[in-house]
Amino acid sequence: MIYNSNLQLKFKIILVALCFLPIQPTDYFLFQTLVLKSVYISIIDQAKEILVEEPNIVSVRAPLTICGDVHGQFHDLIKLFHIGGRLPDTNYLFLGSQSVETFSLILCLKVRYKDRLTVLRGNHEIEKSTKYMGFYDECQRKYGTEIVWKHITDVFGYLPLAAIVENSLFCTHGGLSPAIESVEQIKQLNRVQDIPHEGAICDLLWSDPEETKMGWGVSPRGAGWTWGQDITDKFLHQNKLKMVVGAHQLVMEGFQHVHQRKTVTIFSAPNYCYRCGNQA
Ligand SMILES: [Mn+2]
Repeated sequence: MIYNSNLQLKFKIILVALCFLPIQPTDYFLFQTLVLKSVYISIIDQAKEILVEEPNIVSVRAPLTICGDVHGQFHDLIKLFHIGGRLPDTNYLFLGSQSVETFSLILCLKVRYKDRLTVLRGNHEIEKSTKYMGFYDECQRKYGTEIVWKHITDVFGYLPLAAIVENSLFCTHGGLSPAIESVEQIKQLNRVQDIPHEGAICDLLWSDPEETKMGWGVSPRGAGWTWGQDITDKFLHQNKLKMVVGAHQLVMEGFQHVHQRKTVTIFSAPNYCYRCGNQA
């Protein structure tokens, strides 16, 4: 990529600031005001070059902080970094649900610490979803043009679909799919595409665990499936894994185990929409 040197300088200043300032909430507030349109686009382009190289399933090592749905709550994301620890001393895994602001910070950190931070694709990170879930409007409001939105939705296509932590935890935004029995099948998928309305990739981003019923069920969301404990047991056994980790659902305590603690849902947007009163 060829960058305007002035832009590159601004970009470097941001990265240097992120590296050397102690991780205080005020630093990231400073960062928030610095993300100009052109800088944001250059961050996206650099992040894309890194993401292109990542496989569909990323292997992640502990120590690690796993973050469920952030739902674009920027100030809560800052708090999360404050509690979770400073990069690069700890690893981070984000399971999706970004806003323009949270994504800018996460991508910037991705560029700086590519092996320390993993960000997966969620059902919000689909071009169609951005139109009706507010992301498109947020881009228009902040930047007054479609350019940033176009770059972001393009980079969404390169986000990995899943992560495996220490060969034990299978992490994805939604959950399991009847089209996927083995982790090997996920590796073969072509993730850089517009997500179809059904099928393996769609399910990974949309499915929900079902606590009481066994087997596959029709999802009330209209995309993905619900799955029961028998499905979890079979998937974990076949792939020699210990737990399925998802986000995607609001759980009041911030995390919730089902399927005899073999599936966990993590939700990291406290007091979601500033009215749900949930923890994270
Ligand atoms: Mn979701």
